[in-house]
Amino acid sequence: RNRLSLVKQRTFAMVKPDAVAHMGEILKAIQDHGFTVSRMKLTRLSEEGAAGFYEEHKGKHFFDPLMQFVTSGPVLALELVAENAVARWRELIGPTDSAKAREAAPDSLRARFGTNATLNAVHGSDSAEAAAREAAFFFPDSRSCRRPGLPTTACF
Ligand code: RTP
Ligand code: MG
Repeated sequence: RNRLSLVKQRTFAMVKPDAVAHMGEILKAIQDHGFTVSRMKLTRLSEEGAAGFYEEHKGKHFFDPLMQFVTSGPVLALELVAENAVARWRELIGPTDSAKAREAAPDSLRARFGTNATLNAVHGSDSAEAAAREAAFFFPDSRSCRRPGLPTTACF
């Protein structure tokens, strides 16, 4: 492996309201797959917060059900650190639609804990840029700091 492949990356993950009851199993999978949890917060999204977080989907046919869903209960927001974290977390969560995930990726988190295309248990950033924006959305007050072997992230 070259030097670049060893560089740690961060991603933003969220356990959605339908899967918060399974947070223990999801944290176990996160740990077993070699991610470090660098920030974590159990919180609730307001209507304004949800609309801001999912701004890119405004106007899409699933936007209103998505707003209803993500404001229906608490969410667990997480910043995860690993080599290639964005792609590896997307791989672990599986396809967007939990029903399809049960066919294509039965061990994925969406297959295990989600229901359908809307109620799909977990979120994962789709790029490093989205990860930075989404982490800043949920963890705006964190001071950044550098730690050996990890990307710039929050100080505890
Ligand atoms: P996410 O952003 O939550 O990780 O999911 P994703 O990239 O796989 O899917 P995206 O296209 O970004 O959609 C965001 C969330 O909207 C809901 N959705 N419902 N009913 C539908 O056809 C539909 N499509 C998307 C899901 O909750 C999805 O995670
Ligand atoms: Mg997305």
